[in-house]
Amino acid sequence: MSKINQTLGEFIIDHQSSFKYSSGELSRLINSIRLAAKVVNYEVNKAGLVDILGDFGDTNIQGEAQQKLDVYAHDKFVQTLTKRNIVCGIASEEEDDFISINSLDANNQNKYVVLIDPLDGSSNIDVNVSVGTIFSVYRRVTPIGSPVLLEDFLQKGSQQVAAGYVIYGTSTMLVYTTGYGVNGFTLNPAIGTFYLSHPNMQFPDLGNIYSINEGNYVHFPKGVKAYLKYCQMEEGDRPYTSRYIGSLVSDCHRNMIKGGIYLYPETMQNPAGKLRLLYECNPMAFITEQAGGKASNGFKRIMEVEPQTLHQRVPFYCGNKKMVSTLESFMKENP
Ligand code: P6P
Repeated sequence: MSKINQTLGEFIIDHQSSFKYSSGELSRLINSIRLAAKVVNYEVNKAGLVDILGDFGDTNIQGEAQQKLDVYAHDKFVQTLTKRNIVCGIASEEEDDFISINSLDANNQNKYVVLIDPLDGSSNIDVNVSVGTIFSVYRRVTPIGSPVLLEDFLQKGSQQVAAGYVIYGTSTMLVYTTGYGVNGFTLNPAIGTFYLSHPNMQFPDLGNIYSINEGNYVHFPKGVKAYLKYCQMEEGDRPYTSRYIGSLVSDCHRNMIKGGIYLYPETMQNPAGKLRLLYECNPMAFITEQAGGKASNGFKRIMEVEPQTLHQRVPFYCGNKKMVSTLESFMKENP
C-alpha cells in the first residue's frame, strides 16, 4: 500500500518485488533518473539568471562555455545512466543516432535501453514557462552481451517496461509507471528528496479541457476541425475550456489531473505531426493508459504504431478515454 510522504527511494524498494522482470536493475535505473532530475532541476531553476541564458557556444560572464539547457540536460542524463552501468543503449532527441553504452563489452549484461527527450519545451525556458524531461524504457531484443542495435530502440510502445516524466514547474515532480499504475513524486528542494504526493494517478471520468495550438487551424485535418467545433458548441457540458501551455509535459500533466485532451495533429509545417513517437508520444501514452486514459494517432492506439525511424513524428491525441474516442469518431466521419 503506497503511503503519502513516502520517499521515492522507499517506494521503489516497497514495489521492487511487484515488477515481474525486476532484478533490481530497473530500480537502479529509476534511481539514476531521480539523481539526474535533481541536477537538471537545479540548472533549470537557475536559468533565469543572466549568466545561463543564451545559446550553445556562447560564453557566460565567467567566460565559461555556454551550454543550452537541453544539451546540458542530455549530458546529465547520459552521464548518470552510463556511470551507473545500468543500460546498454540510449537514444535522445539531442543525438541523431543512438548511443551504445559499453555494449561492445561482452561482459555488459545490461538488458535495458532508454529513450529520452532531455528537456521538452526548452524554448519556454527563456519565458519562465514549465518544461519537462520524458523517458521511455525497454528491454533490449538483441542478445545480452552483443552490440546494441537500432532494433532494440524501434520497438512498439506496447513493449515499454517503464516510462515517466519530470516536470520542472512551480514544483518539480517525477511521475512514472512500470505498468502497475502511475505515481507522482514532488521534490522537496530544501533536502533534495522526492516524496510521494500523487499516489495512483487517474484521469477523472469526464474532462472539459482541450489543449491545441489553434494557430494551425487552417492546416488541421477535417476531423480535427469538426472536433474543435464540437468542443466549442454550447450543448450539455460544452463549450469546453481551451488551455494550451505549449509544453507537452505540462499540458498532459494538467489534463491527467483535471481531465482533458491534448491534440497535436499534422500541420503544413509538420505534415507527419510534430511530436516524436519514441521519446515523447509512447512514454506519455504508457502513462496515460496506466492512468485510465487513451492515446491515439487519430485512428489507432499510438502504442501499436510500428516505429520505422528513431526520430519519427506522428500525430498525437492523448487524454480522457471518452474525449479521445470522440475525437477518433470525428476523424473517421470526416476523412
Ligand atoms: P507548438 C515543445 O516544442 C513541443 O515539442 C511540445 O512540448 C509542445 O506541446 C509542442 O512542441 C508545442 O508546439 O507548435 O504549438 O509551439
